[in-house]
Amino acid sequence: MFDNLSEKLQRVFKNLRGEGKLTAANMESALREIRIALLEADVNFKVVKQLIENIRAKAMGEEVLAALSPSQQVIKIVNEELIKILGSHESKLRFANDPPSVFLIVGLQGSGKTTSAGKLARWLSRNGHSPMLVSVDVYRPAAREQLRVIAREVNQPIYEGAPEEKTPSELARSARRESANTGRDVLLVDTAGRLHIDDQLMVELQELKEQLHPAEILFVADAMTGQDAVKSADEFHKRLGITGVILTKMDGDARGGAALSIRHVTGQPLKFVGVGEKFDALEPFHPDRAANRILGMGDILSLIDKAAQEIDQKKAVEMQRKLLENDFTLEDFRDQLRQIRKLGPLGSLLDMMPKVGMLKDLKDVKVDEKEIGRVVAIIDSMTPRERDNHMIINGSRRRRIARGSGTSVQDVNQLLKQYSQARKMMKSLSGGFLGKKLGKMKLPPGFPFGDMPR
Ligand SMILES: Nc1nc2c(ncn2[C@@H]2O[C@H](COP(=O)(O)OP(=O)(O)O)[C@@H](O)[C@H]2O)c(=O)[nH]1
Ligand SMILES: [Mg+2]
Repeated sequence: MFDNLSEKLQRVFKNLRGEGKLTAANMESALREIRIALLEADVNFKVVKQLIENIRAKAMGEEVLAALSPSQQVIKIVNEELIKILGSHESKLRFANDPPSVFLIVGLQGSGKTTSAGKLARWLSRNGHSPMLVSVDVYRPAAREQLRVIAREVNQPIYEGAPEEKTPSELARSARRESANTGRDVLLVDTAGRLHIDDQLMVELQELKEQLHPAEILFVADAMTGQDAVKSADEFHKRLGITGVILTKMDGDARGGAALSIRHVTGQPLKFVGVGEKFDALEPFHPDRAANRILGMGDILSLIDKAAQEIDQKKAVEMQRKLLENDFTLEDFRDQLRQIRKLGPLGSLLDMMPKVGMLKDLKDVKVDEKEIGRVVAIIDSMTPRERDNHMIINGSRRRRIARGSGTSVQDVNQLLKQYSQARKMMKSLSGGFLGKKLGKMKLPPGFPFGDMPR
């Protein structure tokens, strides 16, 4: 969802890489590029203005660390400011002291209210709550039928209403009573939407608010509509007072501008993002993770945290030096693979890697742990001299190694090919901005062989 913005920002950082020092002049040109990148991602212009001012002030201020290179300084500052604009910390749902907590789900037609109500019911039920659903769309029987079907799919109870309950507030109050009587602790109220904000809709929602004292009024916004989503969130907030936003359809080709703007413009936090049509496609929103994704760093920081716990630090530093100097033998390669195995399932490590920029092409590559075992066995069967210099491994040596490790000559050939590719990749990475950044960041020795091409 942030791929485009991400790529553009990486280009800015790359351009700064050649600069020896951060100066007013090179900073201004970087800021100009960052500004354009943000505007092209459809970020609200007020938000862009604020961000650029904050970044400039910080870059020129005292907070600049002499130990970092210009591009690292700017990455650090942009990261901090993005997090700030996105909301600093995760905004959890609020619950009433006295259950059931009522959550009003509001928004324009087609934004994803009914779907999100179902997703939220599922999410709540998996996070220690027992929700009940109700649709108060008295104008469209089809809308209520849609929620009924969804409730069945997510396996959560729905209040269906009695024939004499004709208004939204009658329905909602009965549903609340039913929730209390059946021990449900959250009532999710799916409200009617309109194509445009109109007075009748607002009056109806205000009435629901007065009667139900909802713990949350969640505005559902369609990320694909970009700044329009931000504008209507703002309007709903002014007229109704929302407490949070669910941004849907973030799986589509939304440019991400809405996500970056909504908090600043409305003052209300993004609480969840919808990332697909299925009912498990709802994620709590984490500003820091989103900022990392925007910068194209994946969750590198958490990857490093994880690795740091598992790995001998001294060895890591040494390995890092070797990686950066490209003085990396088959023996080191074997050590790397052993460390990778220590880190546990490779899949989860791969998920944390950046998916854009230089590593983009590798995103579909999978590594199989059994294969690592075989590779380690092959290297074990080599002599120290062979491990030190793979160039001497000719045909007869390959045959001997294959016999010794219980593999085939093809396996040995394949390993040597992978090793050369890995070296080549290392070279381009360590020369690239990512390599420099990682060089300073104590990168885990497993990196980047989790992405080793097969
Ligand atoms: N791809 C995608 N589609 C979504 C998401 N949320 C909702 N939709 C789709 O958007 C359309 C409208 O959703 P609906 O819940 O009926 O909107 P409502 O009119 O606000 O209740 C449906 O086709 C949903 O499947 C999402 O996060 N991702
Ligand atoms: Mg609906």
